[in-house]
Order: sequence, then structure tokens, then C-alpha cells
Amino acid sequence: MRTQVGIVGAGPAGLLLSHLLARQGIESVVLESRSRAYVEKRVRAGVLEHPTVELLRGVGLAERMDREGLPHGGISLRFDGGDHRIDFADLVGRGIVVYGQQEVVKDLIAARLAAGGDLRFEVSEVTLDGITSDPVIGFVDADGQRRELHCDVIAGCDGFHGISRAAVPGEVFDRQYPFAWLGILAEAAPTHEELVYANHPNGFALYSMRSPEVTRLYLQVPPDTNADDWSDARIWDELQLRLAADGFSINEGPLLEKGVTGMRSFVSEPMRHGKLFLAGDAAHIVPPTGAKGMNLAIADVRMLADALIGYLHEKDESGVDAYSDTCLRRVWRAEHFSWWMTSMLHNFPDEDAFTRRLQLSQLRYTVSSRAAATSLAENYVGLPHGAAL
Ligand code: FAS
Ligand code: PHB
Repeated sequence: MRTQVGIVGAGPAGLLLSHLLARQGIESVVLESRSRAYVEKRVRAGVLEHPTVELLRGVGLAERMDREGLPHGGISLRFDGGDHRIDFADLVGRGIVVYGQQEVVKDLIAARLAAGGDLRFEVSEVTLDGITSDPVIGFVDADGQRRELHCDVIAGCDGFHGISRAAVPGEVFDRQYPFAWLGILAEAAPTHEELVYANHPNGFALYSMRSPEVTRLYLQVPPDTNADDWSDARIWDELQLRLAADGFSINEGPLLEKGVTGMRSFVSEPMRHGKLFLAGDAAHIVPPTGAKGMNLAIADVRMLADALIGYLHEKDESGVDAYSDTCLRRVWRAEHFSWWMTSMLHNFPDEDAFTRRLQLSQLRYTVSSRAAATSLAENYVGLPHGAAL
């Protein structure tokens, strides 16, 4: 087999890259270890930042998002028994759209298949060779047939647990947090139209949603938590307690999904080795407090698509040579913002009184200073793709 770009992974990064390349007449093959049904039902991110929304609209992927997505003009921070709204529209003149990652993935798969894209699910034994000379991806396809995909370049979009990152020699930065998130998806109508981030003495809680019928909620729990140890009643009681505010209550309902997500800040540098380019979670992970994970993956592949188009069409190497350094500036901005939001909103088990007072001072300043609130707002809604960071 031969193609121009071999893409490992059919998450948001791999699928969007394939779509962006196809729009410029560049062929790709996407290899995915899981089934189509699995990747389309995997519940993960929920917030599309403004540059992501604008990009999806610009490349013909926003029809269902614009119909079913929920535009939001702000969020609330809840602490000290009070509720403090951060008004994105007033502070930075733009907002976000709440639209589940699995919906973005469904839209991407549908678009690629409608365009005749080559997506191969349930592949196994993927290997990468010749990445500094003549790249070849070895794999066993869903029918058990061993195959070799010869490529001009390879995009490693296979997430944190993929194989691509190991093929890029470099430096790793890894910080793990002393807590995790227990997340639920509930068949319960949202009672509030915007997201609420709560810093409560018992721990962090997040109120989000997916549709007028489905609520998405998270609780800070110890890092080794087993979701089965939390009964539905215990989850609801703790959510009602941590998110409590005047005139605010949460509708309860049957759980559609329950799971624990670890929290870490991780970056692998560089994001390129020879003709192998990493994008998305294959290269970096952020704690989900800043809602950056999927958005950062999308920003990476926008940059990578532009670089590969120049390289494969005109043999212009300036884009591919600048790819890693340019992406990493945005990655570290998102790493800092996500670490800052996480540090400000969670209870740290070994937190002393001094640190707790610093945390409360940071929260109070963020909601009382227009300058501080604007800084949160511009990072949360997303700094423009291509901004000098
Ligand atoms: P992905 O991990 O989405 O996709 C990689 C794909 O590669 C997967 O489909 C995988 O099956 C495939 N793959 C792996 N190894 C392979 C191999 N050897 N061969 C072929 N295919 C292979 N972000 C937020 O912003 N908010 C959240 O609330 C949030 N919650 C999350 C919860 C969980 C449990 C996880 C794991 C992540 C969460 N994230 C969240 C982050 C998430 O949204 C990622 O940032 C996003 O999926 C990144 O997209 P990709 O880089 O495409 O990686
Ligand atoms: C979600 O809706 O899943 C969500 C929203 C905001 C976050 C993380 C997750 O910071």
C-alpha cells in the first residue's frame, strides 16, 4: 500500500488531519486500533473553544454542531459560599460551544467516509519503520492480513497510550496530581445554562452538560478511586453538597456513564523526528480543568496540515521544520492555564493553611479584577490559532 500521509489514530487529531489534508488534495490513510462503534461512543471532552468552532465551520464540519451544540457566553466559579460569573462575552467578545467530543468524532468519520476517505478500524500490531528515510507503517488489518503502508510522512495521532511517541527521541515533562475526577453522564435535564466550577472544602466539582436532556458532572476523588466504590446516591449527594448555591439545585437521573480520569500534565519534546510528526495526546496531556485537551489536539493538526501541504505540494520545508517549536509554544500556554485552573480549584491533600489562603486569594482576585478575569476568559475561550505565544 502507498499513501502520502499515514495517520495512526482515529481520534479528533487523526480524523481532522485527514479531513484537512483531503481538502488540499493530499491522500492519507487512517489506522485505528479500536472499532468505529467504540471510538464514536467514547465519552470525553465537552467544550469546543472559539478557534476550534471557527475552524470546524470553515472546513464544512459544523452543520450538526451549529444545530445541536450549546453556545455559552460564560462560566461560574463557586467558592466561599458564593457564585461568581466570568462573562466571556463582556470581557473578550467571544464564547465557547458545548458539544461532546464523541459528536465531533462522529461528524469527522461521516465526513471522511462520505468523501471516500480511507479509514481502517480494528487494526493491530502497528509498527513504524524508516521514519528518517522511507517511512513504512506495518499493521495487521481487521481481516488478519499483515500489510505495509509506505508513506511520504507519518502522523502519530495515537493518543497518550499509543506507540508513536516512543519513536521520537527527546525530553519528557510529567507532573501527576494527587487526585482524579469521577465523571458521570446522567439522563437528567440541566438546571443551569452554563458550566459551574466549584472549589468546596470537600473537594472540586464541575457541573456541565451535553444536551437539554443530559447533564455531565465531575467530582474530585483520590487518585486511586474505583468508580464502583461510589454508589449513584453517594455521587449525587456529594455533587449537591459541593455545587450548592442559592437557588441552584441539580436534577438527578439514571447514569448513562461513570468513570474515573487521572490528572496529569505531560509534554514530550520535540513533536517531530524525521518524517514522523506527533499531534494531540500522543505528545501532550493537560488536566481537563481548563477544557483544553481536545482543543489543543485540533490546534496541532491545523498547524501540521498547513506544514504538510507546503511540504508535499511545493517541497517547502519551512512549515515542517517550524512545526514542533511553534506547536510547543501553544502547548505550554495550555499546560500553564490548565495547571493554574487545577491548582486554584482543587483541594490538595498536603495543602497547608498558607497554601489554602493563597488559593482563596487567587480565586477572589480572579473574580474581582477585570484584568484577572479577562486573562482567564481569553485563555478559556481559546487564544487565536497562529497567535504569537
Ligand atoms: P485520542 O486519545 O482521542 O485518540 C487516539 C486514538 O488512537 C484512539 O482512538 C486510540 O484508540 C488510537 N490508538 C492508540 N494506539 C494505537 C495504535 N497503536 N494503533 C492504532 N490506533 C491507536 N479533554 C477535555 O478537554 N475535557 C475532558 O473532559 C476530557 N476528558 C477526558 C477523559 C478521558 C478518560 C481521557 C482519556 C481524555 C479526556 N480528555 C478531555 C482529553 C481528550 O479529549 C483528548 O485531549 C483528546 O481525545 C485528544 O485527541 P487525540 O490526540 O486525537 O487522542
Ligand atoms: C465536559 O463537559 O466534559 C467538561 C467541561 C469543562 C471541563 C472539562 C470537561 O473543564
